[in-house]
Amino acid sequence: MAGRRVNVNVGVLGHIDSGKTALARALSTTASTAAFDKQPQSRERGITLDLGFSCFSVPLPERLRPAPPGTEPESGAELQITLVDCPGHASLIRTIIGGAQIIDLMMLVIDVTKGMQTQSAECLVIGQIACQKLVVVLNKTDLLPEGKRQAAIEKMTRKMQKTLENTKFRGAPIIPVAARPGGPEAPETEAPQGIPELIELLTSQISIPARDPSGPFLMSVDHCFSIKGQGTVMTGTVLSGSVSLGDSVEIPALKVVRKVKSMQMFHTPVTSAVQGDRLGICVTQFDPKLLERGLVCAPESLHTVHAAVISVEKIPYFRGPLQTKAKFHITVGHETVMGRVMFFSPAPDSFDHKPVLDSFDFSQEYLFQEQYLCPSSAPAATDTTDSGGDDKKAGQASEGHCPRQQWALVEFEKPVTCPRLCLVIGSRLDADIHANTCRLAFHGVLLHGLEDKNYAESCLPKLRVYKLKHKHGVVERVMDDYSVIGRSLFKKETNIQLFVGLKVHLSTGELGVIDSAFGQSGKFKVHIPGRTEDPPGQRYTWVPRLQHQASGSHPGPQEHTQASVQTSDPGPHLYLGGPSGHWGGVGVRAKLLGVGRPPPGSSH
Ligand SMILES: Nc1nc2c(ncn2[C@@H]2O[C@H](COP(=O)(O)OP(=O)(O)OP(=O)(O)O)[C@@H](O)[C@H]2O)c(=O)[nH]1
Ligand SMILES: [Mg+2]
Repeated sequence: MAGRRVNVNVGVLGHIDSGKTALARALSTTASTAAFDKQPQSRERGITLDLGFSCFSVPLPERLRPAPPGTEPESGAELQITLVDCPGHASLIRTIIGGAQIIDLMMLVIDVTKGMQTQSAECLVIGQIACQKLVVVLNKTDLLPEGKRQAAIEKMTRKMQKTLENTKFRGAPIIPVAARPGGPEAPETEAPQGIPELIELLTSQISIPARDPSGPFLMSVDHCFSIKGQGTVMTGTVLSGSVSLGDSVEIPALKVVRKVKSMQMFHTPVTSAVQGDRLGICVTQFDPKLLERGLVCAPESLHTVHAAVISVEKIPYFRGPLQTKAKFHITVGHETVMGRVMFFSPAPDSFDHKPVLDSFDFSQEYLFQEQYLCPSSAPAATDTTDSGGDDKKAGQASEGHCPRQQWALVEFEKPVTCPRLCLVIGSRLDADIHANTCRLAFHGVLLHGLEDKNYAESCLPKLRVYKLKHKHGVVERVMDDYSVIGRSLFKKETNIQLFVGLKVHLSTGELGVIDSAFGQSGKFKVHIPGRTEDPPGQRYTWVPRLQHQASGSHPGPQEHTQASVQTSDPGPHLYLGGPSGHWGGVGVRAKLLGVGRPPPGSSH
């Protein structure tokens, strides 16, 4: 195994001008074609415009060598650290998200004289979603006055520690450097400071994620160019599976399949590559102008989707609610398109169910939500934005109780090609980039892609999202020990037969079942089976005097109805719904929401 080379990908992220490219340059010994802002446009504007790749190697640390008992220590093995230098400019956040998804560790570069800036914060958010490990690099320490340098570094270190406190990177190492002391005008001879220490730190922090050669080959391509007499080279990072010389690969965006003619890793020819490798693939008869970046995969291994069911988690730094029907920039894997969302949650009795992040259960029923539920939006059970009387938009979290998992149906403005279970990030990239706010709104996993263009007809009926409507009625009189007559829940013309069998909740705490229509005026009979267990004396305390009138309209065609009947002292009412307050019940299963389409009566 002598000479084995293990590759890890380390991202260099941070606010514009914090010195990411300077740091990548100071660390690297080998550069790929587009590293260090080599492109003319990048030079002209003085900023990084695209991902830059470069690398350096260190001896593979002992702790990363597999050492089964009795084996010889591995000699000559190398740890190759590929640096993914990301842009910092706010407008290039899509590129940054793409970069963050191919790395194993993130270096967050902070200008020590400025501290956390807007895009440092966004990078930290992205890192929390896409990366497992973080190292904070305080750059430009040469700009600190010499006498106060150490104190200033310590102060900034403490500040950063505090910033990290509330993130998953709590306690991550923080290290000072000067990647390019003296700045752009300084002579090339001016040596960077703190680089050996940083290399040592990175080496100690890196762990090699399990690389899995099985599964379909997928590579994220960041550059594509032609080499005269050879063919077209696509460079990128292998995201999954493996590839060998002679394999057929597909460029799914163009539906083109080509054979791999040759491959290189940082100028070294190779015959195969696996997940995590940085790779150049050469194919023939392919115009490089057709693909700037994108995906290359095993033929037919990706799917192109028009809509998707995703799991959703709000990014806490995003200000404002996540509204159903709102449009977001949706990054799906490595593509960003506009998409419209509809949020939904489990039924209330399933709020505490463990999140499932690798599949979506179409056999369950879900609850439509006007907006993503978070503790601050939770008391929406009292929301009365719905039209008419006592009907309420129900189904939201009550008393700040939020479900452990929420979902969204996302409808894309144009189809996206992506792997299964890929990362999804929703953002508001149209927000003012100078506004100093987090543009990243939510993230999640694509659980189910809808590939059929006519998914609204062919797939959505399978998605059982209900909208709850809350109805109040009144108990008019008691028939006998086990039944009452209610009214003001339905209109005269309502077919009460549809509601027979539905549970109703009395505000006394009792449960009843709608038994039948009573007369012709929309009244109904409720059977209350548990009444014999009432303590004596309480039996008739709920005998009704009318309290208030409800608008007893027929449930909308796509609404799940919950109703209550108001009676007198002590203010009891009946809820129409499933047993014990859960809606997975009997009788009127309100009809399916027109998912993906404005639900009836919803305001936006
Ligand atoms: N004094 C000083 N200047 C530095 C240092 N590192 C970088 N610079 C200067 O800071 C400016 C920005 O450096 P870059 O490396 O291009 O910054 P960047 O973070 O890659 O910028 P973007 O990729 O455009 O976001 C350049 O003028 C560098 O010469 C440093 O350690 N000390
Ligand atoms: Mg740069």
